[in-house]
Amino acid sequence: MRLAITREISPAINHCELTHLSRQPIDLDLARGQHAAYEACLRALGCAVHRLPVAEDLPDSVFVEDCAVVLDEIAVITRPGASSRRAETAAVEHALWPYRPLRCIDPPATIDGGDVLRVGRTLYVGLSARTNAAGIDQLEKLGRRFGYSVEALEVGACLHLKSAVTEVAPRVLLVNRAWLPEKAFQPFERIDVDPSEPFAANALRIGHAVLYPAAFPRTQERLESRGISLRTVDVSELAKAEGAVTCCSLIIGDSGE
Ligand code: CIR
Repeated sequence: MRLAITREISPAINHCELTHLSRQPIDLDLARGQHAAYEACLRALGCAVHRLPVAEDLPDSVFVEDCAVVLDEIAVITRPGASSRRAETAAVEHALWPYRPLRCIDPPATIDGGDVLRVGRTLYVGLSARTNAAGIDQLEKLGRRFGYSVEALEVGACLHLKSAVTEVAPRVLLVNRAWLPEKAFQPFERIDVDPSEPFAANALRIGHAVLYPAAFPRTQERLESRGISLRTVDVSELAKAEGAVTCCSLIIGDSGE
C-alpha cells in the first residue's frame, strides 16, 4: 500500500510566503475542510494517510512536498530555499526515517521538493528562486549512486518546476510551455494547459489515477479527452498560498512506473 504524508494546516497560514500572487485572506476553516477532502481523495486512491501534527509557527508547513525528495532507495531531506521554511523539515525527516535511508542537503545548497520532477530514472530539477545550483549538484551526487540522472532547467516565471510541468501518465506530461525553457521535454507526449488556466499544470499522479484541482475545467477536459482518469478536489484556499495538489503530500510507495 502507498503511504501519503500530509500535515495539518498551520493557523499562521495567512503569513505564508508569496512570490507571484498578491495576498488574499485565506479562510482557515474552509482551507481545513478542503485539505480533509484532499486527504479523503488520497485514501480513495489507495493511500494510507499519515497526517503530521500542526506547526503553529510555520505558516507554510502544510506544503510537505518541499521538505523531501522520496526516491525508491532513499529520501533526501531538502533545505528549503525560503529561510522561513527551513524548520519544517524536522517533522518530515522524523516521519520518513522508518521508510527510507535518509540523506540531507547541506548549506549553502537549497532545494524545494516542488522543483523536482521524477520521470523514470531521470530527475528534472528546476533552477529557481528556491533551488540553487549547489542544491542540484548535491541531489545529482546522491541520486547517481542509485542510477538516477539529473537534468536542470531554468525556472523563472513560476514558483517551482512542478508549477509548470507534471507527469499525468507514463511519459505523458501536462505542461505550461510559457513557463518552461523553449525546448524542454520535447521527447515526451505533452498536453498543454488551456491558455486561460496558467496554473493548471500541477497534477498529482497516483498509480493510474490523477488527483487534480477543480479550478481548471478547460484543462480537465483536455486531460479527460486524452483518457486520463481524474479525481478533482477543490483547493482554492491553499491556491491563495501558491500551493497546489502535489505540494500537500509526500507519496511513499511504488513509483507508478
Ligand atoms: C511557498 O511559497 O513556499 C508556499 N507559500 C507555497 C509552496 C508550494 N509548494 C509547492 O508547490 N511545492
